[in-house]
Amino acid sequence: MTSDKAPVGISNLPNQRYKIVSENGGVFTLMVCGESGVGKTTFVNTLFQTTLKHADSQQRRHLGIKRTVEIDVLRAQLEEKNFSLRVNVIDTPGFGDNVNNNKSWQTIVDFIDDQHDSYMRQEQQPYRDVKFDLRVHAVLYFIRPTGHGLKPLDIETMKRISTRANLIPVIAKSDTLTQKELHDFKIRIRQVIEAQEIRIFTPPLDDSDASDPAVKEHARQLIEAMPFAIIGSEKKFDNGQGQLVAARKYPWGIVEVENDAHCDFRKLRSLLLRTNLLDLILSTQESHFETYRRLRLDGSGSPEDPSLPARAPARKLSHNPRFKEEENALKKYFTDQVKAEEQRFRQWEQNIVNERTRLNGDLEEVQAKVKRLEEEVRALQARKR
Ligand SMILES: Nc1nc2c(ncn2[C@@H]2O[C@H](COP(=O)(O)OP(=O)(O)OP(=O)(O)O)[C@@H](O)[C@H]2O)c(=O)[nH]1
Ligand SMILES: [Mg+2]
Repeated sequence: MTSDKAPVGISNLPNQRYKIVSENGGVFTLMVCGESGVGKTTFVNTLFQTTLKHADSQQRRHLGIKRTVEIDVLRAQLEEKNFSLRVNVIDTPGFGDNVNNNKSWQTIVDFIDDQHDSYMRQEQQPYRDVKFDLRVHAVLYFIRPTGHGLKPLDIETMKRISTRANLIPVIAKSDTLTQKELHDFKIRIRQVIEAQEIRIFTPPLDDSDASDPAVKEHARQLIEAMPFAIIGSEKKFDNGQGQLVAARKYPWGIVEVENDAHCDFRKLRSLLLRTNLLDLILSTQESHFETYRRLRLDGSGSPEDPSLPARAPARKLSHNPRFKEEENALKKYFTDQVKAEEQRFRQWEQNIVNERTRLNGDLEEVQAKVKRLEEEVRALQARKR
């Protein structure tokens, strides 16, 4: 289904999906996270270089490699035929070199929660005009290619992410492992994920769409390949057939990014931007956002429980009629506050004007006095002569 030469192919989404994605404004937000130096930023640049051929990328990303030191939001426009998708990429600084690592997931988890929170608040406004939506639709969790297994930090972080967003674990820098090592590593990771009951995103197999055997087969292949082994590279090399391809170069040859025999990059790209784009967007709204909203309204979020958003609810509002009265009261309170604030501002403005007038008056007085003194001096000097 995904031929090498074809464009990424979001315009090939079945019609209905295309329509829904468009109506939703066609925004997709992807987050990358994991230990420092595992290749997150490189991967983002690789993904964009291969998908944004026809589009004007607004990426303000340098091409040299640098350590990411703060959460970075990259925006780009993905365009194909008559399909257009706005992509936000949340690049996060890697963790792993802090002395105290046990809360290194906090920034990531806070970011995800904050976006849900911001969306919820905007929805609650009288006109429900949502202007700013950075809810994360998919989180790529980069696993260091140790060949051993998952670290406690990986497990802790993935658990927390998985209750808030669609988690997709990936094996970073898979070119550093042999086929056999990679195979065993994948099995081990899958076992840990299962044993720890970490809920990762998997393409649905029983979708209405999956009545198409080809779609079903593709989904099956994607699931089988998880966690995806990926390679990132911002450099291109000759693949021996006169084509320049994104790859990593070794003395014995090159490892190609977009070669299914070398890694799962294309499978992951397909899942993210093509076959499961809509699943990711819809499940974020229907499952993760709704869970967040429910927990906030219950006020049951607790920092102790990793499965719950950390912050207590600021106010209880919903479209539930039970809260209607409270909502109206709050709206009135809010309006009154704004009015009072406006009044206060006017008063303050008036005070400033008064003060300026007073100072101007003072200034004139002082200037007059200076003039008088100058005249006196002149008169005295004249007398002296
Ligand atoms: N072998 C190999 N090296 C890679 C791969 N991807 C990135 N690298 C190299 O790994 C180094 C770190 O890459 P970055 O993309 O900056 O890593 P990062 O995860 O963004 O790092 P922080 O921003 O510090 O968290 C660079 O020297 C990359 O060239 C890969 O797939 N394979
Ligand atoms: Mg980085």
